[in-house]
Amino acid sequence: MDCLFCRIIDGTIPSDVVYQDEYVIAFRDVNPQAPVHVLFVPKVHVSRFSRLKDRDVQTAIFRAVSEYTEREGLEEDGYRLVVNTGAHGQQTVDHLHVHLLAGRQLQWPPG
Ligand code: DGP
Repeated sequence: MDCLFCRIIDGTIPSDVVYQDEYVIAFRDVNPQAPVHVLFVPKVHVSRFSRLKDRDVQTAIFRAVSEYTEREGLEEDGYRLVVNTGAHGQQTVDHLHVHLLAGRQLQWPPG
């Protein structure tokens, strides 16, 4: 299986890593949609949330987001978390990732 994000995790594809712990890596999106656009990715390969059964990893993703948003001072103005899933969600990389978008006024609803 050739997974783009697995190759970022193992370092064979370079990325701008902004956070890392035992379970999670976070790096800047190559095609940012906001001044802050970071992807939080479990180090274990799993395609979507419903297939992620490990509670330590589930918890770690949200802990990572919280630590990062607090560290970067994003809590006051706020941000958005997005998980595109499957075809209707327009998921393009088949390795679970949480988009963090921040740094500008976001609009709602999405397209
Ligand atoms: P999604 O459409 O939700 O599956 O989001 C995939 C995101 O991954 C998309 O916003 C662009 C980003 N992306 C694709 N290839 C690369 C890459 O090689 N490096 C980085 N940093 N991001 C990538």
